[in-house]
Amino acid sequence: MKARFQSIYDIAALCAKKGLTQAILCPGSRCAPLTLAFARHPEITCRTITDERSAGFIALGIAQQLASPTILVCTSGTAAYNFAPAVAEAYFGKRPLIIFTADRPTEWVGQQDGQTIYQADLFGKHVKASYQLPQTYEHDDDLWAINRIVNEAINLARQEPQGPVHINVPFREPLYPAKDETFEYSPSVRVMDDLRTSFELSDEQKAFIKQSLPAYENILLVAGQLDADLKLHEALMKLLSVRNVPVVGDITSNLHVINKLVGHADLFLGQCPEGVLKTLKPDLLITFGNSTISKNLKLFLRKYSPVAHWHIQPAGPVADTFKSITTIFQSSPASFFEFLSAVPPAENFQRQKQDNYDQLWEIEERRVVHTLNKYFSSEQLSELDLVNHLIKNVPSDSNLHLANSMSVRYANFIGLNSNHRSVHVYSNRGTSGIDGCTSTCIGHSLTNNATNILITGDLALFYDRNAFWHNYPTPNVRILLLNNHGGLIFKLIDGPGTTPEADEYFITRQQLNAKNLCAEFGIEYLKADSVRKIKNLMKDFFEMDGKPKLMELESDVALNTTTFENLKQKIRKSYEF
Ligand SMILES: Cc1ncc(C[n+]2csc(CCOP(=O)(O)OP(=O)(O)O)c2C)c(N)n1
Repeated sequence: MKARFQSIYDIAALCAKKGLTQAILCPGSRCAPLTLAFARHPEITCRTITDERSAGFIALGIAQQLASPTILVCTSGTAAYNFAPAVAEAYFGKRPLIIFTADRPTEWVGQQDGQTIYQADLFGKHVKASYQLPQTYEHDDDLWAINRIVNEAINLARQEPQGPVHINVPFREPLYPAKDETFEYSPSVRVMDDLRTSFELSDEQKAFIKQSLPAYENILLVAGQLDADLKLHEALMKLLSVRNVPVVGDITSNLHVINKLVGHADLFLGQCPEGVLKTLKPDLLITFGNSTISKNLKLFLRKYSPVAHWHIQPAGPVADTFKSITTIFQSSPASFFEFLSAVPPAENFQRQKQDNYDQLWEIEERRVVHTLNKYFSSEQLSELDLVNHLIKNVPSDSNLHLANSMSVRYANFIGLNSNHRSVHVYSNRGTSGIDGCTSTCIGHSLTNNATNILITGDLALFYDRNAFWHNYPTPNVRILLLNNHGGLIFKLIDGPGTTPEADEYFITRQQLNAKNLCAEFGIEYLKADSVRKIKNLMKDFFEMDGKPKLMELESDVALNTTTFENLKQKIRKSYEF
């Protein structure tokens, strides 16, 4: 007998034909036809995760790692809602997810039939599109619609800017195949290919650059969050070999292969005198990538607005973070900089001015690096000290995952350099949540052989502890837990730290340490408690012996606050001589 859900089973065949290889299936019954479709397909690797919030972030990590859409499946009801944090992160972080939520037939919504909520358009504006599949398969048009919608959804998720798409799938019982039903995939599932553009600069854009560029003396490049991109790195290095242009980037920009990267702008822009800031003002600001971490950079660029601001982005709505965009280049950054490096620089006074401007940024960068190098000679083990030790010991071919919020900032203060060229940095900066940082790292670890190092605070770690609640080994995971028993960030940022409510309502003190969590989930537990032991600890920590490991530093808020304040003070002092 022909399968009742043939068109649903063929969704898996279509996904495989379109090159999708990874699915996360969350348990439930309403989704049974989808679960069977994916679980039985030989070309799709399926994993099951019970907590849909974790599942969503694990899928996100897989999508990031493989640069390909991940399939997510869940049952009806609140299960679907629990995907929401990961969906929002994927939307703003521009990562492709194909989300299938099983549903009751529409006439049963609101009829107390259990596990039923309003699922159509559940994720609102946080998906690129939301589709509803037909709930009957009698007419040929139903089958055509199912195939067309899934084709369209996958194409859309992959188009720039990439992002999540939602397909709600109502199912009428019986949900499981009858004994005499055949289960096979149709051999001729239709694929609608989507041949993509390469986002090369057009002739018109090139003409604009050639004509406009000579008008500017102080040109500044600012990179937001980016994936490591060899073509972009080559284009930028070529540009820097013919023009002296400062390139400012965060650790999440993955531009550490570039020797003269200005990676510590967050530290010096917040501490240097106003007079120095004035000299750093750009005439032409060129930005690319997603969000920047540095608040000080945002404040600086909003105050010292450039004359012109060119933003390079292949497609999609553009965020005017610095309130100064004048021209948008729909192009890949690599193509833009490749062309820019071929535009001959002026050979005169103007060139001299650009060289001087470049040097000003270089001096500030060197000043901070010099201060930092001297700063870490002490005996204490604050969170910043430990992050410094860890980064100095990061093995090659690692993924460095940075949780929100102080973890990503600490790592950004320290930075990576060209010795870390094979280290890739990831962070959930689309929405900067603390709810899925660990799960996202786990998603990566399931699909790579690299060492996956997560630096995280205690609230972020305990919030997302279900990241470990599954049956898949993760021997390549290393977690550095900075446990200050609360949210230190609220002590360090201006505002909450000085209110009488700080401890209870902002820092939110909590007593847990990670020992029990490690015992529960089979993670080797290491304790960082003295500077003298650090060398051996790091060796043990990074040794690959078949187990995930977690190294915990328990430290108090006061020590970390003082360390941070001292560093800022040292940087301020460096301007006095
Ligand atoms: C889901 C979510 N809830 C709340 C916040 C607000 N928030 C930002 S940082 C932070 C505290 C994080 O504490 P912890 O993980 O211990 O890191 P630390 O600040 O100590 O570095 C909170 C609650 C958030 N970003 N995401």
